[in-house]
Amino acid sequence: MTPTTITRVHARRVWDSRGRPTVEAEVRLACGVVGRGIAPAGASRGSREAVDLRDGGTRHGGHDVAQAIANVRGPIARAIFEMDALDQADIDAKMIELDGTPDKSKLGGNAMVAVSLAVAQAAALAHDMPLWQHLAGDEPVSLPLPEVQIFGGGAHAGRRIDIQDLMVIPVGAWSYDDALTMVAEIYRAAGALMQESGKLAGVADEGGWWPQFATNEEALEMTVRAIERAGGHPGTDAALSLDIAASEFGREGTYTLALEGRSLDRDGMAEMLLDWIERYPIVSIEDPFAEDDRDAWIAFTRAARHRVQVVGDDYLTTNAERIAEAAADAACNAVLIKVNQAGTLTEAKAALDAGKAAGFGTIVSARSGESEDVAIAHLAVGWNAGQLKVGSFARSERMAKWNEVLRIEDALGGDGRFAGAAALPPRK
Ligand code: 2PG
Ligand code: MG
Repeated sequence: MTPTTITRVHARRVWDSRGRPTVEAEVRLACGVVGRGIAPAGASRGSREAVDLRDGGTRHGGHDVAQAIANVRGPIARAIFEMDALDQADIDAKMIELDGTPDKSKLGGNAMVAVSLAVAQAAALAHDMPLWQHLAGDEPVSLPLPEVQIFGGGAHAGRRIDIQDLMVIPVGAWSYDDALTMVAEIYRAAGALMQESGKLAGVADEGGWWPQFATNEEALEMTVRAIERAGGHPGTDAALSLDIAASEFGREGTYTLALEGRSLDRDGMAEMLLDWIERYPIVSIEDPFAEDDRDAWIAFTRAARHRVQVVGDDYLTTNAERIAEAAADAACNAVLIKVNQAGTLTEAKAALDAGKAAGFGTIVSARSGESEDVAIAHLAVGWNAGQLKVGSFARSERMAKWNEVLRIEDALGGDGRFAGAAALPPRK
């Protein structure tokens, strides 16, 4: 036995930011430290994500996680007992083998990701290191360019508008701290504008203002006005970023904009987005088409990559193989990295590496259902991802992550390189 030998694996039910049950895992090592990880949960999900195992039935709307917790306490605990927490890849491989399914439906991606995160945290604690440093080893790190939601939409706002995230990227910021300062002003300005126009109606799932709009485009206009009201130049200080989450309203090449009562085919959808890129200072578009609409992705990226970052989320589901395929197709030029889409830290890192190898922009991302777990802040820094997406600038499950990066920036002092706008993929 060494100080980093796993001596106990435990799990309990805790509650996420939507008030739903989720899995918290704890991993104890021989030296006495305890690492902890909490599984997040998405609302708009790609069909190829690791399965979020829920009990079904009527308890907590079918969302309870008793089975996933039993899987951690039983088979997973037995399998990784007395393994070395420094062997993250072996531990993750062990869980994958034990699960034996392509989609992690037997043990549950939520059970596995909680354990995988807890193992990493325990290993970092054993070395008295912050997680980012443990993950980085000797590799360079950077403070991420934040992508911050101003208005929520889609599945995060009762489908009040069709598109899901109206975000800003502070492209003119010179440090991470400066980036958040700009965003704070813009978020507040957006709230003031909503109030003045009689449209203030609280916030959506990730803390963005509730999208009380007559059209999708109105949300873009309002975001531009918020940047101006905050004293910034749209496009120079802060630019727009959209997550269309088009799998939510696109079926077999038809995109139904419920708010506007109209349907678009692939070409119509591309035309609308290209027109927005023309008229608004947009630098990033995520999931512009449904996950099964490959040809539309390829055509759109060919037309738009000179202007914007095209991000695959539901399209790529943090999967290294799918990222390599998309790179070969030139179907996008950036990838969202969500650890629970993959199910283990090792697979998520492989996906990030595949993205980097392809020259893609890489964005570590939270889910719409989050918790006080701040591990992703450390992933973004320690994996040198370049960009971080956490939702909006309100609600503590979001602010905890933004604030954690401030602590890391402070600890790094002059050694902390801010990724800044250079983290966006080259527009070529
Ligand atoms: C997304 C995320 C975060 P969800 O689509 O990028 O905004 O949402 O966690 O619901 O998939
Ligand atoms: Mg998305």
